[in-house]
Amino acid sequence: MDQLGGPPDVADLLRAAAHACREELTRRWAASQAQDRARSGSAVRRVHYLSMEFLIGRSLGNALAALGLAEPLAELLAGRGVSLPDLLEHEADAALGNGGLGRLAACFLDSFAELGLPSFGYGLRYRYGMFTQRIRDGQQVEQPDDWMRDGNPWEVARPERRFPVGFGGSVTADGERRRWIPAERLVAAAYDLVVPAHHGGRTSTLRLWQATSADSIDLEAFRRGDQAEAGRPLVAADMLNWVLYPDDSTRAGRLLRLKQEAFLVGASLQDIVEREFSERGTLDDFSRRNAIHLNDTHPALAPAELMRLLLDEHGFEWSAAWALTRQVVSYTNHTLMPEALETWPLEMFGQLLPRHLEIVYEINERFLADVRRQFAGDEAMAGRVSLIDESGERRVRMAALAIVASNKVNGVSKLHSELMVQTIFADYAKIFPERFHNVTNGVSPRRWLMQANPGLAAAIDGAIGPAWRRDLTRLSALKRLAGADTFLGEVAAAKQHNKERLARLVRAELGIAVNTRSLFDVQVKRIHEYKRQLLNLLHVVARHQAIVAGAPLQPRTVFIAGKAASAYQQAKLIVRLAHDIAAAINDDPRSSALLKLVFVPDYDVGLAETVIPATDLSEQISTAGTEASGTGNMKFALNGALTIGTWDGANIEMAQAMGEENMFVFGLRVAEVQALKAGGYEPARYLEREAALQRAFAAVADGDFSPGEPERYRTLTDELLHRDTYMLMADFGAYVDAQARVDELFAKPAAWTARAVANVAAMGSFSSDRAVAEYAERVWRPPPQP
Ligand code: 26Q
Repeated sequence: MDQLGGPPDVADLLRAAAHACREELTRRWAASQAQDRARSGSAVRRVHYLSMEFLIGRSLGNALAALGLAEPLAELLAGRGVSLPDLLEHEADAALGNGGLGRLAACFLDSFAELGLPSFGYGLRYRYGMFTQRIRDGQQVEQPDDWMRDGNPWEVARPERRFPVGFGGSVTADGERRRWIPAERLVAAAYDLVVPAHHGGRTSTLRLWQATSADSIDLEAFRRGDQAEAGRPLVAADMLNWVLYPDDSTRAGRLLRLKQEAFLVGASLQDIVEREFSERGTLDDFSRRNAIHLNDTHPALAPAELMRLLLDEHGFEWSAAWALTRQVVSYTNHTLMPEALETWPLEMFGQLLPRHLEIVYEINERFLADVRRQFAGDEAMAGRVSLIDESGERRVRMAALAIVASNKVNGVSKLHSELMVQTIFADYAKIFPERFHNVTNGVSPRRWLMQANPGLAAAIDGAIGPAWRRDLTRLSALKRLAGADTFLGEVAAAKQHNKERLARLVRAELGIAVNTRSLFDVQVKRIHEYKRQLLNLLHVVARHQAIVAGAPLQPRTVFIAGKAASAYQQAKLIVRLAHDIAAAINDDPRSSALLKLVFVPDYDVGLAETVIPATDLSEQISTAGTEASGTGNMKFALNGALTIGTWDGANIEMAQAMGEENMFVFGLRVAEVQALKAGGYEPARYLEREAALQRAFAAVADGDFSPGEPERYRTLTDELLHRDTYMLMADFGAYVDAQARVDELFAKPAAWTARAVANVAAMGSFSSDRAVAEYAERVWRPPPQP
């Protein structure tokens, strides 16, 4: 450490702390692996969770808590004048994911460990994670996220776990078998992250693949003096792990993304099959001992790759291989937006993965033959459900592949799962009615309550004891305490403490002073039109106008944070508008005591851990039918924020769990959205009817917030006026009314806190432990023995 006797360097301290944890983590990991190898074949399957994203965040705080090392380390550091919470803030945030889907995968790993499920997460070891968001002149600028700059003390290289992964080339006949001769060969090398349980000492493993070149150097080219050519294999390998693809709402087929997906799947499936072989010496029990789960369609090549391994490498017959594949694969869908469904140009697919394309064709042929038999009267059915989209440029439909190859397909909230079978997958649900079900998402109570909000956690311990820490459903015992003054006082004090912490951060980072007694109104999530940050902004403008006109409103600070995909122009414009509005209103002496707008840059897991516990009001305001589940909504309520929300995603189940009277529900419901659209929606009409909307809209459209450039927000205001795809105009009035109800309650602090407690008490079933237990029971349970 500080060899020269100077003050310890934070990077050194972090490394030392991580290494202290590593030893014990490795011991627990080895013990768990040994237990899993020795498990009896038919009791539990080993789960393999394939995901292009794992939004892990920081690891030290979690590891210390899991190992019971937080207190001793805090004492040790205090002796050196360092505070543990300050040290934790310095760890890089591992952002190997875009948002909800990636964070869900990270919460699930945490629950795999806690439940002691034999399990592996499989992902890619991206060199650059989700970009860093900087704001220059009010606009988003993306910077590369060099998260491993100081190394990664948590990863364990496993040089012995290496597998070749091929691309391109051709397929030849080899007797009965097919043989793929790839043109390009990479080698996948494993790096493991140990995921510890907080009780019981079990671990899960996140295995991240790193591409390396099979041939480090093209010696022939090197001798010719062509160094660029000689090093090409190395560069090609590096490209693969280069960067996480952003979710940019348009699924332009890019070859590198497909290669990343194929690489993840190729490496993971070989690893899984090899492990079974080394443990059993046969694949006979494979489907009773293994489950493979697809986190959306991104790893949907997995069934094709498994078929290839079984047919071409292990000599299976088609029907046996297919039966096995069908038993092990399952799939979760995370979005209903038809434009977000992943498809790949057939030509690109065939060039990169010629053998997989043959397999996809054969799966399709057999599937469509069944469909034609089952739906003899419906000529068009086969075309609609085919794995190949024949309209226009031919494309492979990844969702079709995932559904046809899976034994179970689920959505992530009740509403989403219902809409899934009524809309995008209606035909498949007719063909395979028993395959579709729902598993509502959940979040890790360890990261999102115990670690992020120690003050509230301690208050809960004091009120109902610590049993809730192992079984979140025990939070329901808090229901009786919504009138207990001491407890309410402790909850309010914890909230105030967290608000002050956030205020310090905002002051230090942005130079903005906020009133910590004002209502903290927060919307943090990816910037997307359907999530309607623009509706939030229109309310801020209307509120400002009302205050200027003399309305005696409650003091409020509105926080917004989130990244816009770099290619998503409308989202970027919303970020800019937030900054322009903040600049116009924050220093307005007529309103600044009552209203501030703060855009907090570079939203990531670490920032979420600070912001969410400090929130009074959680904004969950997507157009009904668009947000598959949401998981931020759960984190906020678990931390005692009240929700203002639409009847969408998991908001609905949350409202039902806590009682609708404990949530500020507003806006059109799905059926009303559909009816309004069907009847010819005219957004401009709402301007005529609602003066407040007219004034707020006009301020943006007339350039009040972009002096000298009145056209700056033209594409936003034109969309609202002429299309309004996400029906902001229709919901604005109801939203403002709901905000007035929020103000009214916030003026009565004890009543507000009692509602906050009612929220926390109802969140017991929104733990990822519950969600994972449901998957284990309904999806990953061993199939019945023949
Ligand atoms: C696909 C192809 C190419 C490039 C990027 C992508 C891509 C990447 C990420 C497509 C989608 C995503 C992410 C989707 C996502 O986060 N969905 C969210 O999943 C959460 C967990 O289930 C839900 O709670 C959210 O409602 C849902 O929006």
